[in-house]
Amino acid sequence: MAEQEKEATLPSKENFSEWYNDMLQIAEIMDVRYPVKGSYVWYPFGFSIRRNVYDIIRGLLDKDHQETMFPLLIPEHEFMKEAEHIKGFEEEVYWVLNGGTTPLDVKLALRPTSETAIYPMYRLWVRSHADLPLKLYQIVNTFRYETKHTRPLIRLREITSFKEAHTVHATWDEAASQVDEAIRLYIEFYKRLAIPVLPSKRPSWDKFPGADYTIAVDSLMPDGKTLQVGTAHHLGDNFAKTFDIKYEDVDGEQVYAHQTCYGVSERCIATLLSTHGDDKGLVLPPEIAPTQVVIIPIIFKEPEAVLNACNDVKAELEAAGVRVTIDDSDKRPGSKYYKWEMKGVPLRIEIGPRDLKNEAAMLARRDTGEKEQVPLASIKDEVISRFEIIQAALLEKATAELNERIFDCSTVDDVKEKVQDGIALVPWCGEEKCGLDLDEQAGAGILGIPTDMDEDGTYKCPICSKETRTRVYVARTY
Ligand code: 5CA
Ligand code: ZN
Repeated sequence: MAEQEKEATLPSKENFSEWYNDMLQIAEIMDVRYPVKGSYVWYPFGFSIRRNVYDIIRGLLDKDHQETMFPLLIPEHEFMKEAEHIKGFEEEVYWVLNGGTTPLDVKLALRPTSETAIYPMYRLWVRSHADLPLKLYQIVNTFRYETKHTRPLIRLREITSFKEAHTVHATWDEAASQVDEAIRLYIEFYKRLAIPVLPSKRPSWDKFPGADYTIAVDSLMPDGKTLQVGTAHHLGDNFAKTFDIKYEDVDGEQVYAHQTCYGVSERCIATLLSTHGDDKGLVLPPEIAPTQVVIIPIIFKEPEAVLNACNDVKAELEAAGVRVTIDDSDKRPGSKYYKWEMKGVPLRIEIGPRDLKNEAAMLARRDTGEKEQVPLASIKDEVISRFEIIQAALLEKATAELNERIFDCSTVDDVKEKVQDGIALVPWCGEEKCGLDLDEQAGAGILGIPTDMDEDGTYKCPICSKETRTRVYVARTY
């Protein structure tokens, strides 16, 4: 092989951690060489995936939320108002202490999340029941001094794509419905990424600091560990009381509001790339792929006719809104396949003189590798219908893999073994002590009680043997 055609190859996805790190570099998602721990740089290609993903979440939220942008700096006296919230974040906050060489009168926190930036303003904005519900969101960077092992897209100290929504409601029940709605929205969002997620109610010791309760969605990573890829929190009137957010109800009474917040980060991209990718690189759902179709001219004779046909197909597909690239570089076809497979392009079209004679083209699917000859006359319809098929196939495959890796367990030993491969579904009596013992003995963590499962059996807590109707997901987590 000529020197300039030597290609970097990925380790097998069986070695997931190595595969993940190399994939980010070779497919040009993130550059990890930035000299601040826990901060990484988006390559333009990675960023264009991010843009397509975040366009989806914007589209879903924009139906009944409004986008906004609050400051990054939070004054200490606001940050320090909510006791539980402070305790939850005190070890994770970066503080700005100086302006140049002048010590600041008021210390400023870099937001680890924005409750304490947003709620002082909500106090001013919420006046009457007519102002409610209020549903705003922002997509910003947030900072958390994480002490666990940092990892690109997964555990960051500078989260670059923190989508946080903050809603205000008249009653506790309305806020509870909003939490359910947020979880439905996240499930829908992840479905668009062809990722199945498991919603569960977090145990009390794992809820968001300052919340009444937390519901989270988790995805399963290829190595059997789960990743929390979204959370929705019922804040009750806890923050309303500390930030004095009141509204005048229909009887003219001043009442504390009830609030929720819910967020996702670029972890959604970590699970997207990890779930669908393979030994050849990325596999992207068509809606996400920056390039949806790559056309490879197979030229050894009649180059002009072949290139004309490629350009015609490109123009026709682009007119239908498809993102198309022609790779007419002078690399060998094999080398071009390699490149575009690494980038996860869902469909490859090959057109050569023989195809032209048949008025046809070769269509190759990235997800299955299947190749098929299709008539040039109907190429647009073939491509569009393939996109739907690929999207459905990716979701189906990921769902089957997830279901295969959820295991019913009744003993601690069983849990210990099964969490090596995936997620254990385990009876739990509801006592905190049993939950913590289970975590410790199984070498894993309780995710929570599934919120989409109707339990009708009775089970036995594997720790205390008490009867229970509740089961929890237990997994090794990122
Ligand atoms: N204010 C609430 C709702 S926005 C909040 O901060 N919730 S959170 O702490 O649970 O964070 C929301 C989501 O961000 C988490 O579910 C998780 O998916 C993601 N996340 C949290 N910490 C990190 C981190 N260090 N790196 C990447 N993603 C993170
Ligand atoms: Zn128990």
